Amino acid sequence: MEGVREKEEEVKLLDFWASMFCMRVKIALAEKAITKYDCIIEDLGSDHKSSLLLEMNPIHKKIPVLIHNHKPISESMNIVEYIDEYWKGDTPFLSSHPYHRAQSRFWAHFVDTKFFEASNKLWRTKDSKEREEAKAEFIECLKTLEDVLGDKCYFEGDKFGYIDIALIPFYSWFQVYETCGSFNIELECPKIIAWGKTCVLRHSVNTSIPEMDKLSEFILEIRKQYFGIS
Ligand code: GS8
Repeated sequence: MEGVREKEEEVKLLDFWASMFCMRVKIALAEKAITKYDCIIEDLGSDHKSSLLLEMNPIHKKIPVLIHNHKPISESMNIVEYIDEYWKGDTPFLSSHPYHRAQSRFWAHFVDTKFFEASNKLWRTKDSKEREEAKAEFIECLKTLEDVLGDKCYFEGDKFGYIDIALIPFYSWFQVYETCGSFNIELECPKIIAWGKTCVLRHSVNTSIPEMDKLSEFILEIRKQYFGIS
């Protein structure tokens, strides 16, 4: 039934390989066994945004955008929820319990705000004192997330779910953060690394996130070019 549905549907993703937000969408689609879709690669230089992107996401002009049967959906976790609701299947990303759903959304929002801001500062900040502050914030956020994970296999229990999808793309950036902050994440947060290794065993994840070395090389070059940090 799902297979028949897939053939009748048109799915397109406005994508860029290094974007953690786009990785979320690719993981969610793969989890629902949606494999036949067009990835349209966006050039993110501000003068080069495609007219399709400007038309599909006129408010934020950002990727990812999922275009499903000609209708656009924006904001990565919003897209992940849409995918979860549309291609239901037997393994929903969110719990059926309202409280657990609210908690999952809370922590995904934490990833998108406090954690993302600290991680961004960590690789973009030239001033070494500010970078040290960003590193401390980053580690604090990751330790908070480690507490939420506890001894569970995945964030929401024994099933890969919403918070895992929100956070796992950042795992592919860990080498970038370690290089920029001169520290070892495993020494600080061993359970998060163990969780990351478990997630990467999933086909949906390992086919959707890039190799750490490739990503690291690309981001360190951007860091040099745009932020003058070598
Ligand atoms: C963030 C998307 C985003 O920042 C989401 O989808 O969850 N809250 C949004 N996308 C970036 C690429 S990834 O760094 C983007 O499109 N940037 C282009 C721009 O800022 O002009």
